[in-house]
This record gives sequence, structure tokens and C-alpha cells, in this order.
Amino acid sequence: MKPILYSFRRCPYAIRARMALKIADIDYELRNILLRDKPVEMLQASSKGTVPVLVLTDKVIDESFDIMLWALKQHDPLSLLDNIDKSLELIKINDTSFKMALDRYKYPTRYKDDPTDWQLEASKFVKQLEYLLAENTYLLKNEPSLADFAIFPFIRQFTMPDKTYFENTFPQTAIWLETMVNNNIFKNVMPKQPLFNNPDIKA
Ligand SMILES: N[C@@H](CCC(=O)N[C@@H](CS)C(=O)NCC(=O)O)C(=O)O
Repeated sequence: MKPILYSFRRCPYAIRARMALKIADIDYELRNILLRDKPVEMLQASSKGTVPVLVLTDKVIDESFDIMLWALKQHDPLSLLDNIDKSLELIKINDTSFKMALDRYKYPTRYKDDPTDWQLEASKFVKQLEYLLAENTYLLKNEPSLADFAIFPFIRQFTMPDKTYFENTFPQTAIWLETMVNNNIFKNVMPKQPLFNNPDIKA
């Protein structure tokens, strides 16, 4: 059986998982879903109800970073698993304090907070990236590491509420993001695909 990936196209966690599977050249069945219409098969595999979920013959992996690690352990042509300590540090901040602030900045009505406070809070991490990107083309060296692939889908979301603020405040990060979104690996995993629950519709 091929691995099955439940995924929502625009989800940054699902994007990082799809990119790792692509880099590792893993042949898998993509089950493209909408968060408001989760397939029973997915919820049976993982009751958490989040994407991505990777179903393998012997186990289910329902954390995006673990899917990245699993994929790259199969095949790691870009040597992304070499010296990952610094990547791990950045990814941890991305996935915890930055993601929390990002959600509150992006959905102010959902959280009933002042989005400017959360813009400032989320900006602390982006500022850290900006310093790193003053040193190298990518976050940790002059070629992409695991951190670049794991983090940029979230920075892409950070640009959405106020692109001008992002570009003016973080010019190096803006250049880096542009490079990452123009990378063929990202482009390859982003086209709309038929929905698993409704194959006549592409989303
Ligand atoms: N820690 C999880 C988080 C995954 C996650 O929160 N995904 C969001 C979509 S971006 C989700 O599925 N949310 C469930 C929902 O909105 O119903 C991971 O890294 O895979």
C-alpha cells in the first residue's frame, strides 16, 4: 500500500509535510480535504482531526514535523537532516510562540484582541530571522536547511494581513520568502487538486 497523506492545500503544516515528501521523492496518495469536511477515514486514522496525517502500513503519523522527519529518513538528497540542532531550535519557536501570535494577528475577530499587539509579538521571531538572513542567503547557511522548509509556509501567512509592513520592516526576510515560494518544490505541491470527498471539485 502506498502511504496516504490527508492534507489541506493552504495549511502551512500540510505544506511542509508535502514538501518533505516531494524532496524525499516518496510516491504517495494525496487525499486533499477541506477542514470543514473531514473524511471519516481520516478521523478513524487519527482522531485529533488535524492535517496533515500520514497513514503508513505499520503506523499513522499525525504531526507535520514528524512526517518531515519520516520522509527525509527514507531519502534525504538535500542533506536536510545533517546538523539539525539549530533548525530544531528555530522550528520550536515557530511552532509555539510565533504560531500563537500569528493566529491572533491573522484572525483578530476570532480572538477579540488588538491585532497590532500580536503583530508586534509575532514580529519578534521574524526579526530573529531578519538578523540571520543578514548573515546568509538562507536561515542557517547559503543553502536551504530543514528550518527554511519547515518555517517559510508560516512566514508566508504572516505577510497576508499587511504585506507592506512585512516588506518594509523585514526586507531580507521578504527576499528569502520570495526565493522560497519560487522554489520548484513549493510550486510543485501547491496546485489545486480534486477533493477526496468531492473529486469533481478542485481546491
Ligand atoms: N501540530 C500539528 C498542527 C496541525 C494543524 O493544526 N493543522 C490545522 C490546519 S493548518 C488543522 O488541521 N486544524 C484543524 C481544524 O481547523 O479543524 C502539526 O504539526 O501537524
